[in-house]
Formats: sequence, structure tokens, C-alpha cells
Amino acid sequence: MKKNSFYIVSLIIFALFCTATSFNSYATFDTLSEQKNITLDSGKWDYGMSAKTYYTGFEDAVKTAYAAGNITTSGMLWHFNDALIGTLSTDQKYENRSARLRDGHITTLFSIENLRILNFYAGRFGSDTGGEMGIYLSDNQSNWYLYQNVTITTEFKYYHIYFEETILNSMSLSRADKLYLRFEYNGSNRVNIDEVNITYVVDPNMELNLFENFETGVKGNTNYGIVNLNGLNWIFDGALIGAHQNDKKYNSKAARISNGYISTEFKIAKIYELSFYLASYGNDQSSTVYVEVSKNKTNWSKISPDYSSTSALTLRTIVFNNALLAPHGLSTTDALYIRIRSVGNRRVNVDNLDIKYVGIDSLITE
Ligand SMILES: [Ca+2]
Ligand SMILES: [Ca+2]
Repeated sequence: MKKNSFYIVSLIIFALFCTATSFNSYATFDTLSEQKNITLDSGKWDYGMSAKTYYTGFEDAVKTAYAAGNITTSGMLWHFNDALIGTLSTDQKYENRSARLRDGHITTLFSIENLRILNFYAGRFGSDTGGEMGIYLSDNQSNWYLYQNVTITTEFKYYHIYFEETILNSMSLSRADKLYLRFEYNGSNRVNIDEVNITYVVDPNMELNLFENFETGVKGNTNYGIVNLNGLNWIFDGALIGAHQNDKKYNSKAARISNGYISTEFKIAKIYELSFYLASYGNDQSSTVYVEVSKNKTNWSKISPDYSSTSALTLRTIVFNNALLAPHGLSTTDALYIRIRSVGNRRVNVDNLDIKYVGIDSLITE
């Protein structure tokens, strides 16, 4: 694969795990752009623009012998133990250089806070036999924990490792720790490693919007059912996705509720505002609509006034704070399911639902 196609693959992968735009710069920790208070499409909430990536293709490094030593690449210091920068035709690589590791390790001498993803290419050197390469983590550079083994083959293969908090916790580590990374390989076989991307979160407490406009959803009847909207599940009961000319909507679709509700199948903590547009469907008379929240999907608390639908889409906004939640035994730090309910058989439309909250780890799926 040529560099250009790698770049395209890389962009696609970034689009899957991050917000798609402006996230393609390969650079060091200090030079990537940063953005806050952004609106994310729902389902693309993972990291948004608060993620950055350290990248090296080892093109700026020289190390010709296996003896232990350090290199600087993309501005950061690495330790190479029984490893070098390979430039031979038998070194698998992109462009001119890759790391070649034998019976030792390649380790960052810099730590990464809020580590989320490690991507790299790896494959056997020359005609060596493949084997298992270990990806290790440490928070003190002396105790190393095996996070995952990857199997090295003849193919120069793309590896994607996502660091789960629960797995880190089982190693007495956490994403909040400043973590060092290590590639370790044992025996006489050699492995080439290239195009290393380390993705981490800069501001885990950034303000985020989950915005749902129902444009991607399909549900043609009001029976109970689960609708996936941009990667997140919603329950529609007595509700459908309406695209009729009588549906009051932005763009081509809106939720239409008739004596029922739409409810998140995910929960969000640290919500500070929820808003949506509400209207009566077609020429239907006004219906009463309100918002409920729950920690467990069993006990629901009504936290809004009764809204009366009107003929035109009207913005309804609820500010979340402890004064609102405390009377229900809830607090702003609780992760909450959200339900919008319409009472009676008159139909209403709901569109452009916007949930503002704090923290990339506040949205919890099941
Ligand atoms: Ca390279
Ligand atoms: Ca819409």
C-alpha cells in the first residue's frame, strides 16, 4: 500500500472514532489544533475535537545498530532496546524508514494522559517467522502491564488498539494516569513497526452537545421498537419517525408521538441543558408534552412543566441544575435516561433535540 492510500485509510479510521473534520494533522503534541464547546452529531460523541494524535513514521530518526539507545522522532524521545531504524528493502515500511525490533522493546520516554487509541502497522522483517508482540503500559516506567498481544505475520498489517478503562483498572491503571507505552518482542525474529498513532484526549471535561435531528432514523409505525440514530439506541413507543408533509420538522424528518414517548437507551451525566422543538402534527389540536428522567428506566421523574404543542415548531428548553433535580432525589452528576412523553391521542412532532453536557465520558451506552 502506498502512503496516499494509507493516508486515506487513516482518515476513514479517524472519521469513525473522532469527529470527521480537521483531524488529519500529523504532528507532535504541541502543534495540533484544539477546539472547545463544539456541537457533535450524535453517535460521533466519542472524542470529538478534544482528541489529539501523536504520529511518527520514523522518517526523521537514525539508529543503525541494535545496541540500546534513544531516538527523537516527531519531537518526542523513545528508547530502543535491541531495536533500530530500518532502511533496508527487507524492512517493511512506509516511505523510507520503520522501526525494527528484535529481542527487546521500543518504549516511549514520554507519558500520555487520557490515552485512548494506539494505531500502528507491523509485520515480520525480511523472511523471519512471525510471533506475538506485546503492547505494554506503565505509569512509572518500572512496572509494565501487558495490555494486549498482537500476532505478527508476513503481512504489514494495521493494528488498532482501544484502551478500555475497565481493562486498565484491572491492571491498577486508569486513563487518567500518565502512561508510557511499550512494544515488546522476544526471540530471534524481527518485526517492523511503522506509522504509529497515539490518540489521547486533551480535555476530558469539555462541553459537548448531543444533537439529534432524526434525519437518519426509520420507523414507520407507532409500535414499541428500538431505533438506532447515529449509533445510539432510542425507544419509540407510540411514536415513529415522520416524513409526511403534515409532520412539522426541520429538514425531512422528525419524531412523531401519539400517546406515547421517545426515550434514550443511553444515559448522560452532567447535563446542563436540554432543548427540543415541539409542534402539533398537521392540524391536530394541542397536546400535552413533558420530559422525564430516570437513573434506572424504572422510576421516572417529571422534570419539566406541561408543554402545550402549538401549530408552529417552538423551542422548549430545560436548564438542568440541582434545584431542578434534588426534589426528585437526583443530582446533576447522575447519569440519566431521558424520555419525552405526549399524553393523549393528538399527535405532536419533536425535532432538533439538543442535550448539552460536560465530559466525554458522561455519555454511557449499554
Ligand atoms: Ca516510515
Ligand atoms: Ca429533522
